[in-house]
Amino acid sequence: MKLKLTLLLLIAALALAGCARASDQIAGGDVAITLATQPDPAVVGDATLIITLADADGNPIEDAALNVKGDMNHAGMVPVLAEASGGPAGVYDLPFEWTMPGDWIVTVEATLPDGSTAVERFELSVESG
Ligand SMILES: [Cu+2]
Repeated sequence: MKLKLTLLLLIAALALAGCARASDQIAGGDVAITLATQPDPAVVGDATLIITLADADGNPIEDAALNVKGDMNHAGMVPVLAEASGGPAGVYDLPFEWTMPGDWIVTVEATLPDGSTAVERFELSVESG
């Protein structure tokens, strides 16, 4: 009798743990991604993108893998790609190049250590050098 009750409690506990894991993954989609540029404002030429990742509580997310794509708002441009990983204190520095002045859309895709992904788009204008 007592063993049966223990088993039931164990099963209930496992079910709760399963729920907690599932909600963690939903929270993983709630990632704050910010983008800053060096130099700022952006000008044509070599640049550094400074991307920060934080969770819903504001804690930095390290060890994510970032894929960054820079597109312009007109057709016929080759996108500019960059990657980063590591991110000590949740800060990821990426060498980048603004190849034309004008309006850019930077798409940041982050793959977090738990395998979930988060995507953010940033629009900014790049001045001629
Ligand atoms: Cu262009």
